[in-house]
Amino acid sequence: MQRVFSGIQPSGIPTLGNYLGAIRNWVPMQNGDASLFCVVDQHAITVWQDPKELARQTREMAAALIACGLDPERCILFVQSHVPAHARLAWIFNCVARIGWLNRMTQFKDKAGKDREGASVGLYVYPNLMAADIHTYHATQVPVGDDQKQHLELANDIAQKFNHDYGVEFFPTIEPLIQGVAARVMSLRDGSKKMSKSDPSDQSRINLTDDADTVALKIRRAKTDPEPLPSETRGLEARPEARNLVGILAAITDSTADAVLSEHGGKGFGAFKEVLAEALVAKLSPIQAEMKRLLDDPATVDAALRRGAGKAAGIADPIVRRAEELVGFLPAR
Ligand code: AQP
Repeated sequence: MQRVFSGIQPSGIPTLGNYLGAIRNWVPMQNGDASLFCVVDQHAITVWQDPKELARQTREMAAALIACGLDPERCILFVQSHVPAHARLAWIFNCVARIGWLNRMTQFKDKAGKDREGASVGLYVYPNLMAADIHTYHATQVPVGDDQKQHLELANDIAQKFNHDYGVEFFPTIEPLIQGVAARVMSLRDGSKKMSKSDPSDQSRINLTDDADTVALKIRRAKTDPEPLPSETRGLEARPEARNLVGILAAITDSTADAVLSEHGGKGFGAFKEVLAEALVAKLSPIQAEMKRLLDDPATVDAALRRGAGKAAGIADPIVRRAEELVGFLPAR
């Protein structure tokens, strides 16, 4: 049986990048207990999170996922810290992964920036916890945005080394599922940086909760160049901001960059941005209404997450216990 796993950090309001690169691809993958989607709060604290905000954002993220189409009755939706198996396996993986492997991870370099010595150890070993999230369920299909590809390759290296060291075929190979024209949505202020929920500039991203006026303003202010849109995708080379906006419209309207350009090629950005803002508002409004309805009843969201954690632990515990046995840990009971 193929099992799907993916996660998202409650490190802010989910962005259009999270939605197009990940969340909306999860919806058609729901397949009962063979599909697990996780709000990864343990990953979020690898950089500082205000405790009250983290709790609020964790519930808000769960509500956003449900509002985007994840149904807790059709998949397992839960919070990472509610299932201790993730952290147990992560510790084993900390001892399997090599420092040289982690030194190559570009996300650590991006997030730690110049202050590498001041970054948390958690941020450094983040990919080991991510590998554990997936292997805790023997998941093989992992739908993520393009930015996570390197971490999934590392998760496969860790699994292979574990299997080799302990002489078993225990952890399967993971297949990254990186989908669509918007696998990497870029910042609205800088076409060379990905859109991120923790970017200090709110103007760099569309939050799923932005109202119509905010969306229109952010798109109007989005960085572009003075040339009109080209009629073919070839003309987007070396124009990262234009390419990003075209990619977003294509993704949000279930179209392609070619089709968008054959309709809008030759137009200036003023007119194009109006079309884009309108399409975004049409997509986001129903999601926002549903999120509001869910957050007006937090007890129901929390109860769904608790049920999800119970089901997730039912799958995870025997797998992680077996990994612990293979390592040589004495049973606790
Ligand atoms: N800009 C993006 N374009 C496409 N996909 C993206 N994802 C994130 N940003 C983009 C995908 O969203 C999923 C959840 O990501 P995450 O929250 O676990 O961590 P992240 O990749 O670090 O996302 P952010 O928004 O940049 O969060 P912060 O700011 O907290 O670091 C993943 O599948 C990711 O690929």
